[in-house]
Amino acid sequence: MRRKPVVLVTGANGEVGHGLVFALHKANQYDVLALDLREPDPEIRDLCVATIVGDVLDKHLLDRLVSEYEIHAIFHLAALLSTRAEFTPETAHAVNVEGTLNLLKLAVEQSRWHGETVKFLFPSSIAVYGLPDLTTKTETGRVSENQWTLPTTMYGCNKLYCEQLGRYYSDHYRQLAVEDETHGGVDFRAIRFPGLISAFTVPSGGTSDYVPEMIHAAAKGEAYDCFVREDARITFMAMPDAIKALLDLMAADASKLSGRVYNIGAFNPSAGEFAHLVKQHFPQADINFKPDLKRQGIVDTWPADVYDFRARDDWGFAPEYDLERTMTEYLIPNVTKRYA
Ligand code: AKB
Repeated sequence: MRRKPVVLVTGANGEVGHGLVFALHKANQYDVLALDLREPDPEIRDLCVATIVGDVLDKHLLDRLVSEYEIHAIFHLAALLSTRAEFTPETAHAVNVEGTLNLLKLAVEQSRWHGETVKFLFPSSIAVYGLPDLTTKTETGRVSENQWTLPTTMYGCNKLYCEQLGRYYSDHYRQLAVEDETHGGVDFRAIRFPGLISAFTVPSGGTSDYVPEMIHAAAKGEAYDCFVREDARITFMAMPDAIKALLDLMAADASKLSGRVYNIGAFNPSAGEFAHLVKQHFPQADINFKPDLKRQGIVDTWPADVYDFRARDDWGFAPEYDLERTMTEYLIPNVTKRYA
């Protein structure tokens, strides 16, 4: 009995999940199986071969997926983001780490059944970095993948450890087994995403949320109290570039990849610079800076910029949206329409 070949997207109802399901449907290479804690929104539900409401911690549910579907790739997006994770660190560890471990095990089992490698795309984060103080952050400027990986949040620790788990399952799993497993097993590939800005969804639970929150508040005509200082600076990216990066990394020839974890970036305005840009388009925008010193403390440990030449060299990463184009061609027209 042939099972349906699919791509599994966990966290399909989330910010990245929404855009990814649309992009996968448009690419029309795989049927999409969506898994989320909540019933996926109608507009993505209709693009999927099936939508499963469930928890990545539910091993029985995952076993059922193995019996019913032939999974050839997994985009594992389900996670608790950095701010939310600080309020429930043990729950965040369970979801972010044990959930990822469950999906890696599912990938190994699937690979054993259909004999092909299962590509495992994993959204890591700039949260894996931990600059010790603002002076060091300023002096360091850009970081490469092997610098300052000393995260100060549970989310950052989770993401860094899951990178290691993915490398283990891809390159060392069952290394002492007697049988020589010929098929590839798991092909884990991770991107350390910057703050992501979507015109269609408003983030929740992230520490980089101040930029998307600011533009959506301005478009709604609502006052916005920004929880970081005007000089707070980290990397950001328009959601279309994040989705494209996931698909490009998935499509990349494994022989061209120099590693399993990649930085990518697009632009890095300070919060004040972004507010100035928002006011150019929404002159009535009421933006106030009222730093939450604890959340600001997290942002101060994240790098102001990253080196992403490995992603550019290995799999052709090239963001299509700089800050100006993100505002004028992606955000303004879409958020204006959304709140018209
Ligand atoms: C967060 O703020 O937690 C995320 C991230 C930068 O990974 N948006």
